[in-house]
Amino acid sequence: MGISLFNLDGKIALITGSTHGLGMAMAMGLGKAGATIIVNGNSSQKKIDDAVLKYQKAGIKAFGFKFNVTKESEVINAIQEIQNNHGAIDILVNNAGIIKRTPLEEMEVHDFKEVIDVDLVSPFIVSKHIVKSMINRKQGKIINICSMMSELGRNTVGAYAAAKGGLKMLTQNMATEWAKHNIQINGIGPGYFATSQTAPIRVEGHPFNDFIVNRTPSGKWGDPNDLAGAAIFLASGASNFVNGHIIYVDGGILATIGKPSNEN
Ligand code: GCO
Repeated sequence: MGISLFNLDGKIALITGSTHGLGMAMAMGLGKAGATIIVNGNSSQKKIDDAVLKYQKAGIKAFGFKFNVTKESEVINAIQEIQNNHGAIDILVNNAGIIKRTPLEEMEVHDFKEVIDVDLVSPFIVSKHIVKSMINRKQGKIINICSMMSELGRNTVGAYAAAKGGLKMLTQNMATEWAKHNIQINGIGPGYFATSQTAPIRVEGHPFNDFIVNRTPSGKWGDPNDLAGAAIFLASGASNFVNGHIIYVDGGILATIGKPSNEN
């Protein structure tokens, strides 16, 4: 079997929110394993075009599609255009997400709903419209990007934790309903990674930065490239009997109660 177990040659992979950050890191991994990458973003066409160039410079076949994952009509049209131009989507990574850090008692309802909309409802919308062709073809891979907050709470990220906790259970229910069609639906739970999303809390000397380094048995923030392996595994034939499982790539955070700050 060897490396063919992880080979993605000929596969079409859509990664939502893949113009930067963890989405791009995972998509680069899938692309280097052979997949054609469908790059998605919703900010600007220039950002998408710049990202496509980065993939192409890495020797990866990539095409950009600008659509808002929370708008069902945009999702339907984009999926149709992707399928017409490039073929059926074999691998879907629901990565697009936002976070708003506000104490719950101060959070506006519209802000809470926006986080739920992007982080929980949109994976449902995109999966619902892609799974139909996976069911017809009796094959497919869906990877939902969860979080430490799928398992743990933290001050000021209540809406995000509710969404990511829900995404873990949505992953398990997708597996329950769709596994019989030879579709594997799993999740990846990143720990604390060095990205634009965590930049505000990763400043040297910031109490949270010191907390995370101490709370993570590996003693450091993750490098986004460390996520590629889990993505390739869950997108490839190596995981054909893995379903409803969240792989935590977290440097050991969930394995431990932590240690006093003065202990090595
Ligand atoms: C935060 C961080 C986390 C990480 C990640 C952890 O404010 O606590 O942004 O939410 O981004 O989700 O898995």
